[in-house]
Amino acid sequence: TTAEKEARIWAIKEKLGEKLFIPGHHYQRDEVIQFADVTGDSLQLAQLAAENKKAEFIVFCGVHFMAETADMLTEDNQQVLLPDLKAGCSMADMANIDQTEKAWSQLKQLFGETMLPLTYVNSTAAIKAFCGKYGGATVTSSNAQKMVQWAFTQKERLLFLPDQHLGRNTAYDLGIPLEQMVVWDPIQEQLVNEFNTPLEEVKVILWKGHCSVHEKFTTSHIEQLRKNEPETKVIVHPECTHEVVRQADLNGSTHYIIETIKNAEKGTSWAIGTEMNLVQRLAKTYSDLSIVSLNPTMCACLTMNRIDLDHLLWSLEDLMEGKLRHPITVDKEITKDACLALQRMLERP
Ligand code: CIZ
Ligand code: SF4
Repeated sequence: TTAEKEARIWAIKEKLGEKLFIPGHHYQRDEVIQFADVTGDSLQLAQLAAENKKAEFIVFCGVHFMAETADMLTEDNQQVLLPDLKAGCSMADMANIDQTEKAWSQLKQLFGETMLPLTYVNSTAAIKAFCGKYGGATVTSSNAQKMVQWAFTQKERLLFLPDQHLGRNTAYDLGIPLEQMVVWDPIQEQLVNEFNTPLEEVKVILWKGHCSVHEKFTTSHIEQLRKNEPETKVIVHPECTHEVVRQADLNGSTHYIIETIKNAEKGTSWAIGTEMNLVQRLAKTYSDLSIVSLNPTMCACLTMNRIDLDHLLWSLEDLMEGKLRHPITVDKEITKDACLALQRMLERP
């Protein structure tokens, strides 16, 4: 039964004590998040993993790229485990390293040495290493503005991987007009220059990737809401499309959304455009507010949801028997370069 499984997990946690560290991402299921030693967004979890020197085993309740980052930022004697290897991220999968190397060399023919690569942390370790190698950095949704500003102190223009929406929304907020942004399509292997902008005026090259969860929030959801419930405030994550972000009342990172709801005035109504588990948890925690998902059909991240009570239990029981269920160990060379990109971000909190 569920109660038995939960009891077994509590017992293992008790037995392993500080040797075991369980970080839990905000998009994880309730049944898993109850066991997390810390919860956070991807940036907070990366920082917490880097600070923790005591844990021998880090059982990461999140998705693959987050576990990779935790592995890269921790010591060699600390082992990161991912309870289900299928817990990936469809956005991270939209930029593989071969496509990126190829794009870089083609873009260089157009833009020469004027580009700096930046990658959203929602990307593979190899992409982070690519950015590190070429002087670039990682960004998260909570520091994207700061990192893009920094990037422009380094080079004239930037290649932003792999989320076109976060890249576009961030650059736009910094005053860069849409006309100065182009899109690199890795499938067609070509530049999409919607506004026929002369190349010398291009400031941002956006990789054509997106989050399949956040793209499900649309302007018609907002229009519907404005008509039926004009009092309701709309808050969305910047992984949503530019049109949705523009029409929303507020937009910001996972951390920003949580803080805004936490500080919201009693009795106010909110429609949130982000992952379902987080929205439902906020609705439950802040019951003096009215909180709904901006998309009434609810948008779950299926790969986040792969980590469930059973997978967490299996991972921990195997660990007790000395078996490692899905160790995440990033190649040394990749780690070295990727850490350059991560450090450039972590130095600018
Ligand atoms: O969509 C994601 O994966 C997000 C927002 C991660 C994070 O915590 O920044
Ligand atoms: Fe990836 Fe989107 Fe899921 Fe985040 S919510 S892990 S970006 S697929």
